[in-house]
Amino acid sequence: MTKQDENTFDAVIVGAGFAGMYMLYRLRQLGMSAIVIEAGDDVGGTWYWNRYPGARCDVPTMEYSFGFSKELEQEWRWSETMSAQPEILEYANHVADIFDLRSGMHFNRRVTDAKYDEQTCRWRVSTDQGEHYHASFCIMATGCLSVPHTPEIDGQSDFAGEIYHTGRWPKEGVDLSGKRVGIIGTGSSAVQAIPVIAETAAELTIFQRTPGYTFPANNKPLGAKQEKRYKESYPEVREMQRNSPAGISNFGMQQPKSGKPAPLKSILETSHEERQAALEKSGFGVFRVYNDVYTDLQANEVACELYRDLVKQLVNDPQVAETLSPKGYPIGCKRQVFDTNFYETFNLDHVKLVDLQQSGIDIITAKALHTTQAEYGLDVLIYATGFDAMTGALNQINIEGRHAKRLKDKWQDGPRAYLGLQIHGYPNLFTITGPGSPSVLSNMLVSIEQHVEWISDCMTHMQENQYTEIEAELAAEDEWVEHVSQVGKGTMLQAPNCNSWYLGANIEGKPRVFMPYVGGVGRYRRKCEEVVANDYQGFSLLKT
Ligand code: FAD
Ligand code: N01
Repeated sequence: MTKQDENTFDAVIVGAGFAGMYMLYRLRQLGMSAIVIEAGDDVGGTWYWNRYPGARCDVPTMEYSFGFSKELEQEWRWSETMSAQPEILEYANHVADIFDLRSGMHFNRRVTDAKYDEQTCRWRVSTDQGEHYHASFCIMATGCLSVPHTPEIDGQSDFAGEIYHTGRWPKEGVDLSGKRVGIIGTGSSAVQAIPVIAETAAELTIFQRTPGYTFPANNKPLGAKQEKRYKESYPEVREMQRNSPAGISNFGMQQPKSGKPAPLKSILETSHEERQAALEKSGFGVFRVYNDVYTDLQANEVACELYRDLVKQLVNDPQVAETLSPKGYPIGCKRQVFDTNFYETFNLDHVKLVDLQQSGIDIITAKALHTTQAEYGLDVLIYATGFDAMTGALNQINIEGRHAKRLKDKWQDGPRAYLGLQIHGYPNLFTITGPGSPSVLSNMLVSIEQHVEWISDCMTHMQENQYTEIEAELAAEDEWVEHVSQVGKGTMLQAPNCNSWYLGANIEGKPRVFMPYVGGVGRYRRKCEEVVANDYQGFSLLKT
C-alpha cells in the first residue's frame, strides 16, 4: 500500500468540534471512510479552546446537545440549565468516547491547503506537518468562531507579564489570585469572565471601547423534575427546535406562572410613567412586554433609554453607570449578551472601568498599558477581543477549486455560497454552518445536525447514483446571496450604526457583508428539503 492509499478517504473533515465529530460519526454509520484533522490535541472545538473563567453556554444545555442518539440524550446529565465550559467539554469527550471517534481523528496538525484536482474529482488536503490526504469530499467543520482576533497594539511584545486571549485560554488554567489583571473588551466573553476574575484578582481593570446590552442569564442548577420532563419529551422538543426560528424550543423554561401572559403592546404608545412602572415590575424582562422594540428603530431607542435606567439602578457610581450605558446603536443589533452579575461587579472597590472612547489605547510597555491619558500597571493582560468570524478559518486555508481559483480571492468582497453549504467553483467541498445559513444566529447544535445530515444524505445519493461531482450553480448561488441580503434588511441586525461581527465590522479591512441567514432555522430547513425534493435544485450533479 502506498502512502497515498493510506491517506485516501471518501471524506476529509477539517475540525473536531461538534460539527466534525458528528460528521465523522454519520459517515461511518453510512459505511464511508473519513478522517478528521484538528489543530488542537483533542475534541471539543469552541469548548476546547475557550476555557476562560466564567465561560458557559447561553442556551439551555438540554437543548444545546446532540439529538441524533436517543441513548446519549437519555444518559447524559447536565448539572445546570446553562452549563459551564468544563461540563460541555466533558460532554464532547463523552461523545468521542462512546462512539470511538478519536480513532478517526488526527490531532495537532493544521490544514494549510485544500486543492481540487479536476481530473480525478478529488481534494488534496495538506497539513503543516507536511502530510497530504486525498478524498472525494472535503468537509469544512472549521467553526464560525475559531480564529481569535488580537488587535495590534504598539509595544505588545514588550509586555513582561502574562498575556492571554479568551479564545486560546491555557489548558492548565491561569492563577489570577493577587494579580493586577487588565481585560480588553466587553463582548460576550468579557462579560462572562469579568465577574469571575474579580473574585480572585487583586485589581481588575476593564478597558471598554463600546458598552453593550447584556441581559441576566438566569442560570441555575437543573432541577430533577425539569430534567425528567425534558427527557420524557425529547422527540417533541427536538421537533420544536428544528422548526423554530433560532433552534430553541425553551420547553419547560418559560411557563407562565398562572393565567394568560399579558398582551403585547407598542412601547411608543405607552407613557413615560407606564414604562417606568413596567420597568419596576419586570426589570430586564420589560423588553418582552412590548411588540415593537425589535422592529422599529424609534421604539428601540425608547427601549434603550429604559435599558440605561436599569444600568443606573445597578451601578452605584453614576459616572461608571454612564460609561457602561450603551448609546448610538439599537438593542438587537449584535449577538445577544447574557451575564451573571456583570453590572454589580463594577460596585467592587478593586474593579476599575476605563473608557477607551475618552482616551484610546496608546501603547503597552513592560509593566503597563497606557491610554492617551493614563498608565495602568498590570501583571496580566487578557484580550477578550473576539474572533474573525464565519470566514476567518476558511480564509486561513489556501482553498483552490476549479482552475486553481483561490476561495480567498472569490470571497474578497465577502462570502458567496449557496445555502451556506457549497460554493460555486468548489465541487465536492461542503461547509458546515457556512455563511448564508442560520448558523451563528441559531442554537448551533441544531444547525450543525441539520447540515451534517443534509451533507451525508447528499453523499449517499451521489454514491447510489454513481455521481462523482456536485457543485453549486452560479445562478443559484447568486440568487441565494441576494435572498440572504434581502431577508436581513429592516432588522436591527442591519440597522444604521450597527457594527457587529455578523457584518465583519470587528476586523479592519474585512468586507462589510451580513453573513448569516436571518430567515430562521425552520424556514431554512424547509428550503433545504425542497432543494433535495426538486432533485438537488441549484446544484449540478455529474458523472465522470
Ligand atoms: P468549533 O467548535 O469552532 O470547532 C472547529 C474546530 O476546527 C476547532 O477545534 C479548530 O481548531 C478546528 N480548525 C479550524 N481550522 C482548522 C485548520 N485549518 N486545521 C485544523 N483544524 C482546524 N453557540 C450556541 O449555539 N450556543 C452557545 O451558548 C454558544 N456559546 C459559545 C461560547 C463561546 C465562548 C464561543 C466562542 C462560541 C459559542 N457558541 C455558542 C458558538 C460555538 O462556536 C458553536 O456552538 C459550536 O461549538 C461550533 O462547533 P463547530 O464544530 O462548528 O466549530
Ligand atoms: O467577542 P466580541 P467575544 N480595542 O467580538 C472589543 C460567542 N460567545 O469573544 O465593540 C478595544 O463580541 C470590542 O469592542 P467594540 C458569541 O457568539 C458566546 O466576546 O469592537 N476593544 C468588544 O467589546 C459572541 O458574540 C458566549 O468596540 C476592542 C470585544 O472586544 C462571540 O462568541 C460567550 C478592540 C469583542 O467582543 C464573540 O464574543 C462568549 C480594540 N482594538 C462568546 N478590538 C455565550 O455566552 C475588539 N475590542 C454563549
